Amino acid sequence: FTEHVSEGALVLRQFATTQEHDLLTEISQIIALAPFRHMTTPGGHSMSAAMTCCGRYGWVTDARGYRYQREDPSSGKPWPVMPTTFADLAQSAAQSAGYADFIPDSCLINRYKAGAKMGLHQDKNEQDFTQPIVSVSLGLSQVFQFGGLVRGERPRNIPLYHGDVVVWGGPARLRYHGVLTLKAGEHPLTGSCRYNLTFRCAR
Ligand code: MD3
Ligand code: FE
Repeated sequence: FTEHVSEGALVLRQFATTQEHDLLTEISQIIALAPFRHMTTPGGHSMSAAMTCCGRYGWVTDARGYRYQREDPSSGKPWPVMPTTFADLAQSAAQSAGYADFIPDSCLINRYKAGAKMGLHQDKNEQDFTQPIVSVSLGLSQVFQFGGLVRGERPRNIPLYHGDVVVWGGPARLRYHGVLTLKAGEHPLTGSCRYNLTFRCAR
């Protein structure tokens, strides 16, 4: 079932559930090639979410800034190929939200353990803001914060559960967002973690 959380943002509850096993198997294959790591922000802080990527471009942060690049900085090799199951899921979610020509060239995989969070930020390292972002939540639930176009606006709290897919486009594309600290818990498929996949058109 779908929920409109704001103009441009569509939550497709349970949209990924039928593919939960395939998605988690693909994650384990990706992390064998490109392990999770805690990247450093330009300000020198270690991010509490561990990250890796697949697809033609991967999102990275280090002392030089935030950017997309073709190589995994940990190995110097190209990021793992984006699995067809990932690309097909993201495309069909985007299509359901009215974006017929979304072809993601990047998938960022975030892993949250108890205590991990992501502060309010905008996603603006991509070239074309007319392209949406598709996110897929797996494992433990976590409270998502959806703010406005300026940091000062009080965010709405929206819990995201295992299997939920969200399409963020149009006027929602540049809204501030983040996730609150993950509470300790156990999920039958992911154990003590939440995984979030974000599909983007970087270039
Ligand atoms: C709303 N990830 O990786 S996903 C990120 O749960 C990120 O890991 C969060 O924010 C997570 O950049 C949130 C949902 C999301 C992703 C991108 C958005 C919401 C968004 C871009 C614009 C507006
Ligand atoms: Fe984001």
